[in-house]
Amino acid sequence: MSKKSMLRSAKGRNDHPDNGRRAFLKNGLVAGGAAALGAAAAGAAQAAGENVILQKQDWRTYLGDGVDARPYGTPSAHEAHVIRRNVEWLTADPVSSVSFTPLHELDGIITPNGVCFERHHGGIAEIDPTAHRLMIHGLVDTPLVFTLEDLKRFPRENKVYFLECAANSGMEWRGAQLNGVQFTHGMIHNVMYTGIKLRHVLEEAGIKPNGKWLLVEGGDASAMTRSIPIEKALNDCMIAFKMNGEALRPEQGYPMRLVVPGWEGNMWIKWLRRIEVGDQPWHQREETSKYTDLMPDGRARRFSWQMDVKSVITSPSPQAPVTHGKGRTVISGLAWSGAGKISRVDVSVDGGRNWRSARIDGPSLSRSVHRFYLDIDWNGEPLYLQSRAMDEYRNVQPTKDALRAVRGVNSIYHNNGIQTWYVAKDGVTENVEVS
Ligand SMILES: Nc1nc2c(c(=O)[nH]1)N[C@H]1C(S)=C(S)[C@@H](COP(=O)(O)O)O[C@H]1N2
Ligand SMILES: [Mo]
Repeated sequence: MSKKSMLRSAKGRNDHPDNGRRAFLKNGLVAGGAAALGAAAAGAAQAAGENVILQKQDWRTYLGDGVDARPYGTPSAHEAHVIRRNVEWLTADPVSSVSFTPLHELDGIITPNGVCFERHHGGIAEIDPTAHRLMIHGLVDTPLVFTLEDLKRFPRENKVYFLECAANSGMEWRGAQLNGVQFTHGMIHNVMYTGIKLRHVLEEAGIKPNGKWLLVEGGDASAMTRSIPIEKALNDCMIAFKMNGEALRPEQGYPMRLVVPGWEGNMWIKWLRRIEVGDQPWHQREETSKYTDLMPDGRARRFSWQMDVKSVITSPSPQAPVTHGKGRTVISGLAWSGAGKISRVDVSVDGGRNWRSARIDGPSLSRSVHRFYLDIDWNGEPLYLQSRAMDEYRNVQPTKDALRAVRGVNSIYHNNGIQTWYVAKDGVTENVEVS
């Protein structure tokens, strides 16, 4: 999809296949919800002359599918637009590319498995778990090879963490670019992992005193490798084999992936097959030519592992415009920090002049996304929506100007600048920059 057609499809929302669904919801609310919605919205719906509540819909006239028709359930056909999407012109080939999470359609904090963004460097490895092994070698007392069954005998834990690609929002460094939160911020997902502490495996092999770094390698065609300092590996890294209760999806590294809480997605090696213990980092491609940050003076910042405090409004946003007119309006978004929990999110409706604290709802977990809401009474005038997150260590999300003042304009990775959405009088929403 070209940038132009993306702009068009974002603006052409009225032609969207789910328009009928929205009309149904709006009209369905007339009888019961008129008072709550306010005179303007209820008046509009009544003027349309709808009486959906009095109609006998087709699906009320025959029996539905039985319990044996859908052994693995999928979303309603009316939700068919809630999918991962990619941006064709971004990369040369989809096997080394990225698909984006449809953040504008999701709520709460958990990303459903089927729409978690994907980033592959050599396509999806389709692994037979019985033919997969994890090897640990190098500066260890006993080199070991594990099956998946072996790993499942170590004590398990369940943790909810976000995974954000360091390149998330990378296209927005120099100014507003992509017209949709799915594309500007969708290189993130947040799931509950079940797995074991990496520490168990390291202790089983026995790290030699000079073992200070790990090289972790994937079993896909790209054999992705990164260096991880031993302190992080022993502290909170996991080898996960389940996400949101079921086996990891092939896209996410089935049958096992490394979980590196709070740190950039590139280090979360999928299809994990090899761990080598060494005394210094390896300086692989993914930590030298890639995933380092070119600074204004031409030097590169390397090993910028931790993801910074960040937030974004997911609705309204260009792919989720306001369709109900003025009155009661829910502003909602996500906030996260690689350092810990989010302590506060402020929202501005006037491009950062005035701020109000949003309400965080749902679990507040360290290095997991937090869901926030600000409920406003929209007067129908244009809005410049922004959100600004603060974490428990008082790190505050910067404006894009503040970020560029320190990092310059050569960077791609680690853009945590404040995002602005412009909501026009008709509710159509666009990506703009106010810094
Ligand atoms: N083996 C392997 N691991 C990998 C990758 C890969 O291409 N191969 N991509 C990395 C990058 S850059 C990111 S951002 C995350 C993406 O994880 P996801 O596909 O679950 O979103 O996986 C990382 N782990
Ligand atoms: Mo990434």
